[in-house]
Amino acid sequence: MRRLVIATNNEGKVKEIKRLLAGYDYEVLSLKDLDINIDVEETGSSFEENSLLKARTIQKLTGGMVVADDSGLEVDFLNGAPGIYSSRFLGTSSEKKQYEGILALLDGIPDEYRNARFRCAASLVTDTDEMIFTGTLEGKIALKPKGDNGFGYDPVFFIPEFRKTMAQLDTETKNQISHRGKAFELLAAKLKNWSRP
Ligand code: ITT
Repeated sequence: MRRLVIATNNEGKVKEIKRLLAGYDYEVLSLKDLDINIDVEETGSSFEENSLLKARTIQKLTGGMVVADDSGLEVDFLNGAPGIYSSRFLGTSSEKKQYEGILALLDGIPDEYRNARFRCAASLVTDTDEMIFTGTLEGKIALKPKGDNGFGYDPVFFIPEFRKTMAQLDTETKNQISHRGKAFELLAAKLKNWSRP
């Protein structure tokens, strides 16, 4: 079985990506599985650039096939913030402080101005190739946090079609609709047709 390394330190992502890539005949390993402890500096100015940066850096170390995910939340009322700075928003890495911060910034703002989206850029880097796949999910910033599943901003990301926040969905359902699910579905289709170099 060929080995595929997920270049992320975010355990929420690892859980979702392992499920998304299950059943494709690859042994999927995270950095933690490999005892690699590196935080790649994200100096790019887009999800795509940062995603490639992470995949390339880890691929140089491990060789073989590496995937990386760069993702984040864009809130229209905040002119697209936190965007690529989602994991460092408000100078904290506390997810609770971050989503409470979003709620505070949108306090009193009516529903029609609460549009937001999650974006994901998933890259696949090998010795010979580089590819990027993207996915988006539109939604609204909820009035208060709900749900315990997922990670990050999931408790305050409301999906009108489901009348639930992302954190109220189980992993399987989240993967079927999420930005990450869409990007990795495209990436997985590529893996499936991959011809051995
Ligand atoms: P790696 O760089 O190690 O992959 P990270 O958490 O720093 O981990 P990013 O730089 O891509 O990853 O930041 C993504 C942030 O965006 C993440 O920390 C969350 O705050 C948010 N985010 C991304 N996808 C999300 C999701 O599905 N649900 C909730 N929040 C999400």
